[in-house]
Amino acid sequence: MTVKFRSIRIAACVLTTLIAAPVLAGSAAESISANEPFVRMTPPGTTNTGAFMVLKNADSKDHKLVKAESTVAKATELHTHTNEGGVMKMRPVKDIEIKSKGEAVLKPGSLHVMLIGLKQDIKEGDNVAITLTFEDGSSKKVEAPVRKIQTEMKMKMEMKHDHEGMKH
Ligand SMILES: [Cu+2]
Repeated sequence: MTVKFRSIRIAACVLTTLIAAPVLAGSAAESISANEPFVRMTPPGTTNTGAFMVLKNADSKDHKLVKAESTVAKATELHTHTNEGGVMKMRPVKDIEIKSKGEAVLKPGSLHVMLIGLKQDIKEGDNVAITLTFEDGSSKKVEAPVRKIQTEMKMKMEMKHDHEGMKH
């Protein structure tokens, strides 16, 4: 009797492990990768900035980014940009959906993580730690280097000019 009872308990234990493992493997944080993260460098005295990245979802189901947190800012919100009668406006969004096998692109002028009330100056070369939380409660930490965006935009414009010049 005792032996039989014990084997049933072991069988139940194995079964639980088999059921539990795929659930863990399928957590949103494990399925989603944060690629090319960066934080926009701000001029001294600026209290807000944005964090950008490409979130890729390798899972067979959709996931949602529901929260972002960073110790460098007093508050962190998920934002998007909307064009209202030719005026670009930022507004908070409840979540950012990352479709199955798809991606959500967080970039300047579009979706972004808004860092509000910076507690310190953000300068090039710094790394800003951002914790992303998904709809199932799983979370992951991202190290986002600080980058100058204006310089890059200027460089792209100069390259474009060069290219146009070659056509003449
Ligand atoms: Cu914003």
